[in-house]
Amino acid sequence: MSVERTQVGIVGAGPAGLLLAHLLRLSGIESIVLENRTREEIETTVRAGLLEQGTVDLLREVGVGERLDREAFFHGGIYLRFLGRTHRIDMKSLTGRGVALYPQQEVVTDLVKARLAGGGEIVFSVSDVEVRNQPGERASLSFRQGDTKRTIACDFIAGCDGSHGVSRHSLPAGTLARHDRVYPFAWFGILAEAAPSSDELIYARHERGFALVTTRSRTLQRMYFQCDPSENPEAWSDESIWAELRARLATADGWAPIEGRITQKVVVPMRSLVFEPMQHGNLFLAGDAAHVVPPTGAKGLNLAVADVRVLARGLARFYKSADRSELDRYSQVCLDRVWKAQRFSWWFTTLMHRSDAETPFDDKRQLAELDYLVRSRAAMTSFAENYAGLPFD
Ligand code: FAS
Ligand code: PHB
Repeated sequence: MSVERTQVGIVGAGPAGLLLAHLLRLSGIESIVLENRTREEIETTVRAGLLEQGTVDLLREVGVGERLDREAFFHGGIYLRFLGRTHRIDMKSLTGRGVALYPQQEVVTDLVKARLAGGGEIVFSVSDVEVRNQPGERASLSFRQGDTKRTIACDFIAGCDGSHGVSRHSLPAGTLARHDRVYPFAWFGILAEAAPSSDELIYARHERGFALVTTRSRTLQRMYFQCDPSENPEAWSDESIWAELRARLATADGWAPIEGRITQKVVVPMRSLVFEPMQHGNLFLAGDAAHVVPPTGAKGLNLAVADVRVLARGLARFYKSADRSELDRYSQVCLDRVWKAQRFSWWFTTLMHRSDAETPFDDKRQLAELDYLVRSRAAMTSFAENYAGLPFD
């Protein structure tokens, strides 16, 4: 069996893997991307929808922002709703930065198109991916493509295969420290065929639990409400879902969501998870392969982008001047940002959700913190800085 060769082997064609391959190509670095699902599957998987300012700027900078600029919603603020009243946090005036609502699967679709248009290889529907990364040996990836077994020798391997991928599991036990927090609640997410209910996102804290109004397009809306992790989405009728959302989003002046046919119901688990370090020999973990955040702060996709930006820079310096110094600092640089995003996501999650473990004291404390947040310019600025995304280093 012949061994093929490339500079960087990338496992996973999610936002992390595809953006890394694109950034490497711009630096003239060869790579191959292995994906165990089909092109159609990765281009239609509904996940994140919110892009930080830095993510938007980077996608534009590297030439994959054209459709985003045409189709995304650009928001300069968000609404916080509690005790039946709505308060706007004007991120743009507080920090000069905003966010964009552009579905993750469209980011993936744009990156796949750019990759294939540039003659780059993505091997879809692979199986039995094996990562070999022994000290002192050349790293390699082997996998099955149909009936053919292929092996690719690589200088470096990027594990961008998400929280259930093989890359992290290829590391010897005890190599990584694991930090995690599981939340006693989940998100019930829907897609509904309707017009947008709001010009910006609404985060509601209600005694019945959290609710979020977000969007995907002018005709498809995304909404979430807090539920039990064991909830069965199929047990809910459309009317019972709308009734729950109406109750949690209600205001003194009679606000109600624009309803429509619900086309998707999903329960998304909530956890905070970090594996350290994010590199081991010539294997570098990026995105959900190294860390998972609860979706409240919308940091998952954006952290994946931030990781590969650092990795691509380190690899470019290595191939340009055989200088590994930036690569050797990869984990430290990424974890600095990861832990700030973990802190913000944990804080925003615990501020906006109800849990049975809470006491009336916690209730009052949550409401006092929300009241302080919407009245203090300092608190709103800190919120806006973290929500719109801390500047890249
Ligand atoms: P991804 O998981 O996106 O990509 C990994 C890729 O690797 C996948 O295409 C997978 O098929 C492939 N792969 C896995 N194992 C492989 C193997 N053995 N061989 C080859 N390929 C392999 N974030 C938000 O901000 N808002 C949300 O609403 C939101 N909703 C989410 C809902 C769900 C169900 C999930 C799981 C995540 C959600 N997230 C959300 C977080 C999400 O956006 C992630 O942070 C983001 O997808 C991370 O991107 P990647 O690290 O590229 O991993
Ligand atoms: C989403 O659009 O899916 C989304 C937006 C903001 C969040 C979480 C999810 O905080």
